[in-house]
Amino acid sequence: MGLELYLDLLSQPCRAVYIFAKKNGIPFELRTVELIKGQHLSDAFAQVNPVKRVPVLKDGDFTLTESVAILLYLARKYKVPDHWYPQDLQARARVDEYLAWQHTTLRRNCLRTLWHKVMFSLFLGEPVSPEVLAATLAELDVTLQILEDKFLQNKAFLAGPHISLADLVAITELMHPVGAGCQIFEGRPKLAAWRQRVEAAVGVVLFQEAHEMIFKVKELPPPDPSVKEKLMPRVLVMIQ
Ligand code: GTX
Repeated sequence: MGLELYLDLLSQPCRAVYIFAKKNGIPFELRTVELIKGQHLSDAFAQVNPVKRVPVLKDGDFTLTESVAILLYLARKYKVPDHWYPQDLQARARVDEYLAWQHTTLRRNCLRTLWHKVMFSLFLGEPVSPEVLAATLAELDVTLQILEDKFLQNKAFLAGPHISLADLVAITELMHPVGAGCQIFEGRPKLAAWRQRVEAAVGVVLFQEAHEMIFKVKELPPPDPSVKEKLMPRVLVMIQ
């Protein structure tokens, strides 16, 4: 069996892995796991990943979880163009720096925003309070400023003059609030121009394809009550 990727494109880390594999012509079998239907909570998927999360990579007998580890595995195994994860010590360290930073900051805030703006209504039938939403958006704003000031600065891309894994992870994160209807690029011309560069470097068609689901997130049907009951406590852990 060749490379298999277990993904749901509603999930940001899955989108990063999907775009990276597609963009680099890495052949893989897509195993779609629909989170909203609770497919990741099945016994069959627990055999693949006992933690019941996506993305997961299977390469023959080798199974790997964690999107960053998967991206690095693919970059190394398939010898993708250097700019994605540069050999140069300090350029690579810049990519690592972003990848280490994002987990508890931009990723968390973008996921929280999606849930507070759209998914809570879908799952619980009512939105979060305006105060909670305002606090979430304020936190997101602070993180966006750090993305712009500390990471992007006046460069074309986050880690230098070319697109890298850092940009791919960041843009897929930012599409969560965008899908939820937040105008996060308004009043941020530097970030808006960076977004255009990243989309162009990825390829507009691939970018749109990977984000189709998140751009239609508001149209999702409410999940089955039994799935909702199992999923909600897990989600609360992810967005706390
Ligand atoms: N650190 C891991 C990585 O980067 O790969 C995080 C993986 C992760 O959180 N996966 C989430 C998951 O599978 C998908 S992203 C959050 C989407 C939640 C939407 C649910 C409808 N979560 C499933 C779970 O924990 O139940």
